[in-house]
Amino acid sequence: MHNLQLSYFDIHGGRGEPIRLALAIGGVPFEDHRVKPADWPAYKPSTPFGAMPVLTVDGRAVSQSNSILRFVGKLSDLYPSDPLQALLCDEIMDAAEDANGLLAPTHVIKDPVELKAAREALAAGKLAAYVASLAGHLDPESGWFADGRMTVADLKVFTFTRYLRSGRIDHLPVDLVERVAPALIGHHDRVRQHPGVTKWYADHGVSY
Ligand SMILES: N[C@@H](CCC(=O)N[C@@H](CS)C(=O)NCC(=O)O)C(=O)O
Repeated sequence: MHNLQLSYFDIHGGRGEPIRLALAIGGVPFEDHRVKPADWPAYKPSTPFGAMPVLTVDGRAVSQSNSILRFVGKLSDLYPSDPLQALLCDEIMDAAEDANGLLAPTHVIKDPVELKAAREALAAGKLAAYVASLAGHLDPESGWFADGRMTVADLKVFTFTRYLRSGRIDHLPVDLVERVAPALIGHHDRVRQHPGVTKWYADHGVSY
């Protein structure tokens, strides 16, 4: 068994959250190293690419959220062994990164009018289309993205859906997912009700 430490910000979301969830669901022991915003500037240069999440495996620091997710998915039996199903799982994880990446440029917009316009344009255009496409990739029979069961792809999209519905993204309508991708709401609830996910949030005092 590997010695694992996951370093990420102290938030119930973002790129680190699906990794934490996968490890917890799989019963894989890990140190949940939460970096405070004030400590980040000093910590950043020590990370492989100046960003988190970072998974330190037996003393070796490794980055890139989807690569880490595939690795922990294998450890926790949440990643398909069939090559085609693994491809479908990867496709969704990369698409979720793309969708999240659409918001990235808006995080640095300082002008409130410009920010509002940029977020509203995404909500009416590219982001809405991406979210709808994600929903369209759910297997109607199983309700999951790949392998006929919950995989790390579901954990990644679950975290993204929660972010979009959180109200933490100014000028992004909180009902965007409900309107353009209602299937992702049922998907969110299926993941949220998984016993491993329920336990993780109960243990961390998260009720939503
Ligand atoms: N491609 C990387 C992106 C990592 C990334 O941008 N992480 C953000 C947090 S989710 C970060 O560390 N931001 C702080 C910074 O760049 O200083 C991945 O998928 O892990």
